[in-house]
Amino acid sequence: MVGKIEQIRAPDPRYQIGYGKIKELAELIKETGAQKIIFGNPLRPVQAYNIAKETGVEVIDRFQLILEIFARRATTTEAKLQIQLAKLKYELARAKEKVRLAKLGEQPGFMGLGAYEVDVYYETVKRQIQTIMEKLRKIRRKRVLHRERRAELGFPSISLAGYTNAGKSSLFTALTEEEVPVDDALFTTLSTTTRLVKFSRKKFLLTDTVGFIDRLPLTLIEAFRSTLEETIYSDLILLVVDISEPLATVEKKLSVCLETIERIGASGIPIITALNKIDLLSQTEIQEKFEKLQDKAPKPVLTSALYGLNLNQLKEIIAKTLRNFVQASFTLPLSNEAMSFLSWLFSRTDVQEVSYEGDTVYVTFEAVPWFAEKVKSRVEELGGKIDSFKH
Ligand SMILES: Nc1nc2c(ncn2[C@@H]2O[C@H](COP(=O)(O)OP(=O)(O)OP(=O)(O)O)[C@@H](O)[C@H]2O)c(=O)[nH]1
Ligand SMILES: [Mg+2]
Repeated sequence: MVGKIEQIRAPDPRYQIGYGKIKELAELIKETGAQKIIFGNPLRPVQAYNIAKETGVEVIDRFQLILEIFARRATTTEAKLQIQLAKLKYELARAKEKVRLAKLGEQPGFMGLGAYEVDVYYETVKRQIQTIMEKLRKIRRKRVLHRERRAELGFPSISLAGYTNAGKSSLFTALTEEEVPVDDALFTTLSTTTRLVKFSRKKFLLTDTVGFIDRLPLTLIEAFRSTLEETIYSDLILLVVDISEPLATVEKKLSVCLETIERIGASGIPIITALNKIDLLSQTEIQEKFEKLQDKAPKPVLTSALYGLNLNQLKEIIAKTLRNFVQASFTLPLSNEAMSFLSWLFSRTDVQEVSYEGDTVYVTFEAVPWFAEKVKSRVEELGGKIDSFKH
């Protein structure tokens, strides 16, 4: 950013700001060589057009800026489609105004378009929106399927959350370094951003997600809803916060994240906060910030995803928070059915011990409570016996 102008007044229909301010803005652009103007307020197309004409540079508003940032960061097909959709919906709203203006004859040849072309343009945008929505519906169906299948597994799920650029994906990579090999059946169940990980002798499903952002426009919340749902359906939220930034910024972003978690309806889920990027701070700075943040951040742990600092401590706390596991042992007479039950059990829970004696098998496993119950009744159906069942 090379300069900033503020004005408090009722928006001017032609330029959003007053004409005097426009002259001032044009002057500032000449002085600084700025290439783009970003408005904090939403701009109407006619205003953007008028300001561009007066100043000679590109004009966008906050919404378009967020779209540009998201577009640059989007990695998955779904995220890319969501951004395209948000862009098109924005275009459609503007196209409507263009149609209206062109029809009124207020502005013949508005932005070089006649009434007929504007109509065609409007219809084209609408069609493109339909196509993208269809593609997104397909991806969403797959996502729901993934989640449903994942829910059938006996592993607790953790989802990473946090402001954009906090280090979620880096932490995801750091925590999945000791990834557990998974068989093909399980592999197809997991999406690309979910991995089976093991720490503190327990297995978890870890999911990376998109970043939160302040005052996310409504259309974008809608667009990212399905991605945010990953967070709602998890057993634990690992909230990542970049604490290398100034304290005020850190606090602001932390509260945006906590608010977002609440707004998407995930407030009942336990949260652990990774205060990340400590490698960029001195010992004293870390200490100071930790003291200021420890009451605001749920279960804070100081980390560096980049250098793998304090990851063991983080893993310990995760395992401790998710300790409502059941450890159970059973004896089962061997049969074909029992064998296929065992292979099912292996891919869905953490089997800790297996021993065979004659024609019986002895198994110890760990799983989330409701899943352990399911195993228990299956064992009994197969003529086996539960030897122990501990919470
Ligand atoms: N110095 C330092 N840099 C880090 C650390 N963790 C992440 N980064 C850097 O921060 C930047 C963003 O990291 P990502 O892991 O992509 O952040 P993210 O939260 O996944 O971002 P979005 O997916 O855009 O929401 C990258 O340049 C990382 O290398 C850390 O512990 N220390
Ligand atoms: Mg990321």
